Amino acid sequence: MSQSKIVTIERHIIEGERAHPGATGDFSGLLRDLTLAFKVIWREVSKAGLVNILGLTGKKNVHGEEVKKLDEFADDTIYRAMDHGGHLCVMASEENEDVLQIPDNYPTGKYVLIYDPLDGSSNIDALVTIGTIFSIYRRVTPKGKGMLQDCLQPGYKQIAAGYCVYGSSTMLVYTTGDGTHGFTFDPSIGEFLLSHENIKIPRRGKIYSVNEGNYRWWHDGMKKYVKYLQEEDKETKRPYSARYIGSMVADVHRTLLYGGIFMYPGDTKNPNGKLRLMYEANPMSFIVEQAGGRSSNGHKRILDLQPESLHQRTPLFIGSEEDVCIAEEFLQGKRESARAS
Ligand code: P6P
Repeated sequence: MSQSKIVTIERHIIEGERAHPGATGDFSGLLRDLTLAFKVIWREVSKAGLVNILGLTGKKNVHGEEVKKLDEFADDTIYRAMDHGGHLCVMASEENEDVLQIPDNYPTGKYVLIYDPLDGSSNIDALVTIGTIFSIYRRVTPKGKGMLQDCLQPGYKQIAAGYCVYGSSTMLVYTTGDGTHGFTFDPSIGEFLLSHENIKIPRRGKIYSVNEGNYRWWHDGMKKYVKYLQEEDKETKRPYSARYIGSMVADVHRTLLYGGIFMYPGDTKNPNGKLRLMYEANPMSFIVEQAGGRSSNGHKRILDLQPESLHQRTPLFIGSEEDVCIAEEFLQGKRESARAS
């Protein structure tokens, strides 16, 4: 009996490159270096409980949030895995206020890496699923060291995006604009193996995901939308189930595979919500759109937003096409209550 094809992420990247004449192989080298960083982070995350790496560093990141040791380790691991390959002209990390330059003794390249080294890290001590999120852009400055303007590009300019989710098993999900694909990590051989080729999110789901603890600050449209989801209607599989892990990578991964909607709305307390455009919303939106889903700030497509600053936040409604469209109708005041659909 012939063995089923074993497709590592390296093979998938190379075969993808062959499909794009003129591809230089530079890109596959970049993704290979990034995959190594995920394996190193996986090793620490999977034994964090055993090694004295849990707990706080006593430092705070640019958002005034306590930085946990694993956060710092992941941030440093990615930077050091990516600083010498000659693929990048500049990097930006959610944990660092300014852009991160390539060291003088290393060559610069034509790509830009923007990453959240360990999203959901406030859950680390509770062993809740966490993840690394990344975006890759082409530089816009001509040569040499990259600059802030190389990073402040709208999401539709991404040439790749992905996340590595460290959960009951570890999976790398990424897109280069040719569909969204998942690779499950096999620790026995140290490889990410293709397990979910060309993921397609259901057109409509029956799960909604939001922190309802913020209900009192929600705008009316948001309150009406969630009330709509909680009403009974067999045809539209309502009431939906509520699932909220509090770790975006885990909540979005579930939404990608099962369908439904993940939301972090703006409200009267935080008009732009909590999630960052460059580090969380843009990469996840590229991934979900490539799987046939939709992502907006409630009024505008996330990938069309022109960033003004590196750490700006955005409201986020992401998931199944039909679910996000219905949410937008409520948020834009075009819908007051349940209708047939
Ligand atoms: P809240 C984790 O800290 C994070 O940035 C995302 O991963 C997650 O979706 C969100 O914050 C959770 O925020 O306010 O619901 O605890």
